[in-house]
Amino acid sequence: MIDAVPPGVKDWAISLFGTADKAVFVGGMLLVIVAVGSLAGILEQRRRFAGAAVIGVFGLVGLTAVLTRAQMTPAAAVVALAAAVSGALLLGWLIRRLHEGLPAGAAGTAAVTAAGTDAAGTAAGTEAATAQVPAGTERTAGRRTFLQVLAASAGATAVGGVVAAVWRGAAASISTAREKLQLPAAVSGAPAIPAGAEVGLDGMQPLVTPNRDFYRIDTALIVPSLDPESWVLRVTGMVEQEIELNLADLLAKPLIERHVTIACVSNEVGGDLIGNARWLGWPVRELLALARPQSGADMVLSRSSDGWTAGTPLEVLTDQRDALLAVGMNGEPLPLEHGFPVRLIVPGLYGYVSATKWLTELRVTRFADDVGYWTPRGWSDRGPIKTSSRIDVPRTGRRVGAGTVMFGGVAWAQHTGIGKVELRVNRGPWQEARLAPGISLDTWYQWQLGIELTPGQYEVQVRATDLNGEPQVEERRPVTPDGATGFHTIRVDVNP
Ligand SMILES: Nc1nc2c(c(=O)[nH]1)N[C@H]1C(S)=C(S)[C@@H](COP(=O)(O)O)O[C@H]1N2
Ligand SMILES: [Mo]
Repeated sequence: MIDAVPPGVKDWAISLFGTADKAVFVGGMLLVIVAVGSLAGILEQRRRFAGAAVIGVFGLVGLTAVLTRAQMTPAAAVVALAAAVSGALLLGWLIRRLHEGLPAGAAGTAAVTAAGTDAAGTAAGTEAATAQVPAGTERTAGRRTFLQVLAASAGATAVGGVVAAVWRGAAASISTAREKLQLPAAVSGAPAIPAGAEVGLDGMQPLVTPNRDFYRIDTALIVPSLDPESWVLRVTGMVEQEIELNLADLLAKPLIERHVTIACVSNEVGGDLIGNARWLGWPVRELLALARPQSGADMVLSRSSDGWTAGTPLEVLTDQRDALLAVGMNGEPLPLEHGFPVRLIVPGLYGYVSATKWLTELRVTRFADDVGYWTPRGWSDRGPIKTSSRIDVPRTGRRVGAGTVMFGGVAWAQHTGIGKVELRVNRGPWQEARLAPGISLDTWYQWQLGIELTPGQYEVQVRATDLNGEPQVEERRPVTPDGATGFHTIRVDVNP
């Protein structure tokens, strides 16, 4: 569904549900299944095989979805087929039991004639007609069988689900493998966080985002579970030397650790799809240097185990910035939902063109020949992060006391750095905030400013300027195709 719907529908869903989009999607799936099941039941009651046909078609849709997945295994196709066949058989059988319970004539002509077309149905019809048991008792008995079998099959399904979950157990064992994984120390540790980098105003977010609070964006309904023992990264395409690297090889390389703030292109002005972590990894440029890209190549298409791809300019992965094959996040192996065992982290680019999680392949290619996942879905093929800023304190609409009101927030221009941050009240003159030192040019910066405010209602805006003197763009533009622009604007009510 996610792959097939027009981009507008998906964007609308994300803007409506935010990061709850997956839960809403799964809930919607359950509703559709219940609706299709009910429809199949009603149709099968009216006409034999009509409901079974609905289940069959639904099964084919499922089979098609399974067959188009990147990580298709024959077992997955068997599951879809088996579900459709057993569903159709069970439905037919159940509805016949229901009809069996009804005295001839009461089940409706259509049902009886339909039921009469096969041996079991004929037998059932004859039985019902000849037994001449009082109608009420027959009906109750038929219903009882129907309900018992229904309950039994629901129970069997639940038990089957639990057994399958335990059997799959892959995710659980991968968590164990992750916990056991010992990350080596970095040969070049992350630069120390400068004193005063964390402003510490009440209500501000921590300068380094804890893993559990880190935003998560991806197209994976089920978090891919990759076994670190068998994981390999392939470097392919326009290279002199194709390379295969396993995790032990990667962990034996001289790893470095850096703070990098990553952001999602779907982050609205003032939004929270941005986070800052300390990543441990091996510079991608070192790996690409071993593979030796051919002339003419200008893009690296990185692929995850589930087939998702990102197209990153080759130049960005080979220049001196710390683009990493990351294995660690804030001192731990990558959490499963953040790409275990290995992901890409590229300072300065939105995640959709750079931050591939569950990484399995780097294909050196050309923008003219290949596209990343989101590009044909309405997003730009290039995605440098736009300079932006956010007011976190006070929250918009918050009532505060008159006097000096403390404002605080963050600003970012990854890989360029922030030069200054300014606030303005009711579109008045810009006032420069106190900019805290950044950890590096690749991270966000915190800032704060006290402003004297008398009782009343105010509009407050923030604007960041990067270290090249480029101010952030004032014009309000949506997140498509390459990131939102505009000033974060809040309303503050100052009490008398
Ligand atoms: N495999 C895979 N990697 C992916 C994505 C995805 O859908 N699949 N989404 C990307 C996007 S759009 C973003 S913003 C970042 C988010 O990384 P996070 O979930 O660790 O914050 O991951 C990127 N990597
Ligand atoms: Mo994103």
